[in-house]
Amino acid sequence: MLNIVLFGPPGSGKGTQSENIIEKYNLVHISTGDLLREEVAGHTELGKKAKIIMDSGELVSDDIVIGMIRNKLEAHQDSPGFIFDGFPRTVEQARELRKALTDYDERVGVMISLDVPREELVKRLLKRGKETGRTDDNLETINNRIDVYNRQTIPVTYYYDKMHKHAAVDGTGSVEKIFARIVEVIDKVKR
Ligand code: B4P
Repeated sequence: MLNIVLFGPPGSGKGTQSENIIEKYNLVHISTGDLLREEVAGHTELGKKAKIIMDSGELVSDDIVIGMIRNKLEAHQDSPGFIFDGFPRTVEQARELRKALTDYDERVGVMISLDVPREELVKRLLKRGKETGRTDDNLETINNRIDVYNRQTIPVTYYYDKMHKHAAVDGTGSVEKIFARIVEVIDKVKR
């Protein structure tokens, strides 16, 4: 299996690049953001709780997110691999992912982080907010999401650094150029 963690601050292009990666490498896409938005759209109990947290820019609890990941792994045991988009976002989630994959004799091959300056993140997310009406893409929530990322999510990079699995990629420029940089990293891991 080829298991990739696609990492980066909000608006760094994780969702965008995941689409290209799954097409090229035939992987199963697991986006915790998408899974949570499905719960919100379905007006489930989990969705009602998650919406309040997401609209504030904070992180949904580790237990909920890890439970969703385990369900997905269970449902796609025959897949050639997974792309984890927006997960793990805390060191606890990273540890739990390791445990869950170990249960299937699997591991993360590489964690790719997309580097994008703050001003560019804010610009992209405000644009998306205007175009799609996504309720967490407003200036106040965007700023909190980036602060939460710097505080709670950045330590995940040190976790993968220690395992020599972290590859940083320049996340600025055209979608195609960034994708080419990502492909270079993945193809090295696949060899
Ligand atoms: P996510 O859905 O993961 O949202 P995101 O971080 O904003 O990234 P996304 O993938 O959507 O955007 P992208 O960078 O591709 O999370 C939303 C919320 O869910 C979180 O705040 C949190 O509350 C909760 N959550 C999710 N996962 C969680 C977890 N594991 N634990 C706890 N809570 C969790 O793209 C952004 C925009 O940039 C797009 O409009 C795109 O078109 C544009 N763009 C992309 N690449 C570009 C480029 N090269 N140039 C110009 N624009 C570009």
